[in-house]
Amino acid sequence: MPRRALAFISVTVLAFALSACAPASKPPLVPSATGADPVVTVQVVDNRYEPSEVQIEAGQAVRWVFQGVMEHDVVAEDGSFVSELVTTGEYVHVFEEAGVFAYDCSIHPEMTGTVVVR
Ligand SMILES: [Cu+2]
Repeated sequence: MPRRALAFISVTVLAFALSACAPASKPPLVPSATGADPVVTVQVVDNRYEPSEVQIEAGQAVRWVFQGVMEHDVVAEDGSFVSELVTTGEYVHVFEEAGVFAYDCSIHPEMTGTVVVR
């Protein structure tokens, strides 16, 4: 097989592999809460949330601190909190109601976390 054909196939396979990882549709961004005083901090590293589960009381806030070399975000399954894709900075969300809120990273599906609000 000619080298050019091989290169074309490689690029095609790579493009497919990358598109397979891309989020189908990310919900609209929810701005980081200002003036909140978070009671817990979740470190966002490559490629996990540390800790992956936190428990708070209704009305309290969670802070995510982005520390990865790669970009990550925080996307609630129900769209109630959605951060930008970043490598640094932080994101804060106030949880007004009790419940179990699952979230993940839009480009790394293996990164999952849960906020339990009592
Ligand atoms: Cu990620």
